[in-house]
Amino acid sequence: MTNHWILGPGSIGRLLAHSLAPFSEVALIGRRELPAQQRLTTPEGEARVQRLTSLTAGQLAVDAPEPPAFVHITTKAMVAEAALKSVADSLPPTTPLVLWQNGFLAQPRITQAWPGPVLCATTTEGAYLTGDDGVVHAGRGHTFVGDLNNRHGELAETLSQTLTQAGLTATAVTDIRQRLWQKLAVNAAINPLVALNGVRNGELRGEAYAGRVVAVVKEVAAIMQAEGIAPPNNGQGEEAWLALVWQVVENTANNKASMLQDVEAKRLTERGAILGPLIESADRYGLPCEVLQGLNDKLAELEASF
Ligand code: KPL
Repeated sequence: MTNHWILGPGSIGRLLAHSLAPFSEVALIGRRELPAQQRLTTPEGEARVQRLTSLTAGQLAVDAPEPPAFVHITTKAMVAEAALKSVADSLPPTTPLVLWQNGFLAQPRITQAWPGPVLCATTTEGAYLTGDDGVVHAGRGHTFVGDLNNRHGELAETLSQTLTQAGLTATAVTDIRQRLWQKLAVNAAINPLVALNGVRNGELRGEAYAGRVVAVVKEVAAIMQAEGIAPPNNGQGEEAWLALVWQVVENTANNKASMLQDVEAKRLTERGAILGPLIESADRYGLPCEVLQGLNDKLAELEASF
């Protein structure tokens, strides 16, 4: 049986664990142990209870299970490297990693530093936690898997088949870098504005915010062009990016974006992984980014008050 370790038992981590457990050995690794009985509520509203192995990194160091075929890192972007470090001594350095983070911060750094294969996954599966023993699979989505240097196509294919068999439809791709930046572009246009203003995604369509969305997208579109990221849906420049952003706003109108949830819970946000690479890229190419920098500064100020 293939053995998967999942570092970071948040919503995607637990969804992954529930989905893989009937076919593979799974260990959920976090800062604290979770109850062994875990409940998954399917998108159809069916409840399924399963026993899932949950371990801390400390327990793993003392009593490591079989070396895993894959280590999935499902933490927030800014703690992905620390999470990997906490288990690295218990792992053969050739172990394949799968990075599930938003943004484009952890992926290039870990790809460069880890000796073994590093796959990146980007998913539209929707899930949220309902306490220490429950996760709701709110909506089915699609997962794309690939590696930044296109050296591990076969491994990406194997993992995609495993995920698909487990009920999380996945496709191996050769353009994961493009896809990660595309998602980052959409997140940059939505997340900081809703988080700073305490509104649901759909409210961005209103007069109070729409102009600010356009201003963010203007900067983002120029950065994407400099980075060689093609506009979405075979469209042209800023207009194509804006159309995608409005489409996501429409589709997620009732959502509280992840960054808003972080701010409400007084947790650090993923601004460093979403706005950080954009601002860094703008600086590198000499492009304007006052709007993005302003959002980043306001979020930093807010985080400092937590
Ligand atoms: O991915 C999202 C998030 O919440 O992080 C968006 C697209 C903004 C939907 O809420």
